[in-house]
Amino acid sequence: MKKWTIHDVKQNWVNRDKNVHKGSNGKIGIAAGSELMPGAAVLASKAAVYAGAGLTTLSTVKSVIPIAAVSVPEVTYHLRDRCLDSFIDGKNVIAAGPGLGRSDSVREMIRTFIRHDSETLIIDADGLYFLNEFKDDLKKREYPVVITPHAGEMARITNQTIDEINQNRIQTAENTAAELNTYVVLKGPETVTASPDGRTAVNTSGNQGLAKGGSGDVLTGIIAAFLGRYDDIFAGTASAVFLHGHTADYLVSGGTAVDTITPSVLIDTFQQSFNIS
Ligand code: NPW
Ligand code: AMP
Ligand code: MG
Repeated sequence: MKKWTIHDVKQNWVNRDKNVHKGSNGKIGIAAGSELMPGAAVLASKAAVYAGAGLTTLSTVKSVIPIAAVSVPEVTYHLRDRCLDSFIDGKNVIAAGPGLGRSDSVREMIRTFIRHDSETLIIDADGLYFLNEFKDDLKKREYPVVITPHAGEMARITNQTIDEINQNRIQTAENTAAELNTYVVLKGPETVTASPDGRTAVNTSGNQGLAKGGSGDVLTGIIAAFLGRYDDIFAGTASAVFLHGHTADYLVSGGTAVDTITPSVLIDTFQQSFNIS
C-alpha cells in the first residue's frame, strides 16, 4: 500500500511559472456557508486563499458576506440565490458543501454542479448528503469529482455502518472510487485517497488536534487551491491531505499542545509549516 509522505509531496510539487498571473493560478469557486454556519464558509475560502489559489469566489447567503469579508478580504462573492451560471463560468475548480445546510435549494445546486461537467468538482460535508440521488450523474461525468467524506458521511454514501467503514477503510475508499467514478478522500486518522483508475494513498501526517469542528472545511479549501494548479488530481489531492495534517504536526513539534490546535490556527500556520524547494 502506498503511503503518502513529504517525499511524495515534493516529488509531485507543481512550481509556479514566474510569468503566472492570478487568473492562471487557479480560479476557485467555493459554495459554502449558511445563516447558522458562516464559519464553514470562512474557513474553506480562507484556506483556499492561504493555500495559494489565484482567485477565490465564495457563493453564499447574504448574511455571511460581511463576516467573511472581514476575515478574508482577498475573496469575492456570489449571492447563492442568484443565477449559478455567473458563479460557475470561468472557474477551474468548484468546491461545494461546507456549512451549506440540507435544503432543497442545496440539493438543486449540487445537481447543477455535477451536471455542468466543465471543471473539477469537490463535494464535501452537506453536499455529500444528497450524493445518493446523483450517483448516475457522477458515473457519467467526464471532468474529475473529488468527494471528501468522514466515516459518518461515507456510511450514508455506501449504506454501511460507521463501524463497517472503519474496519475496512482502504477497500471502502477504493470500491467507492471505482463504482462512482470519483476520487475519494476517506477522512480520519490515516486518511485514504483513492482514484477511479485504481491508485490509493494512505496519509502519514496529522494528529488528534484535527478532531475539531471546522478541520474538514479547511481541508476542502486546501484541496480546491491545489487542484487549481495540479493536472494530476490524485497527487494534488493526496498532497493537500498530507500538508493539512503536516501543519498540525508542525504545530505540535513547535510546542503547541495538541488540544489547543484550532482550524483557524491551521490556516494561519499552513504557509510556514513546509518549505518546498
Ligand atoms: P457522532 O454523533 O459525532 O458520534 P454530520 P458534521 C458522524 C458544518 N460545520 N468518524 C457523527 O457521529 C459542516 O461543514 C460547520 C465517525 C454523526 O453521526 C457540515 O456542513 C462549522 N463518525 C455540517 O456542519 C464547524 C463521524 O457523522 C455524523 C465522524 C455538518 O457536518 C463544524 C455527523 O456528521 C462543521 O464542519 C468521524 N470522523 N465525524 C462552522 N463553524 O460553521 C462525524 N461522524 O451530520 O454530517 O455533521 O460533520 O459536523
Ligand atoms: P471533518 O470531520 O469534515 O471536520 O474533517 C476532519 C478532518 O480532521 C479530516 O481531515 C480528518 O482526517 C482530520 N482528523 C479528525 N480526527 C483526526 C485524528 N484523530 N487524527 C488525525 N486526523 C484527524
Ligand atoms: Mg466536514
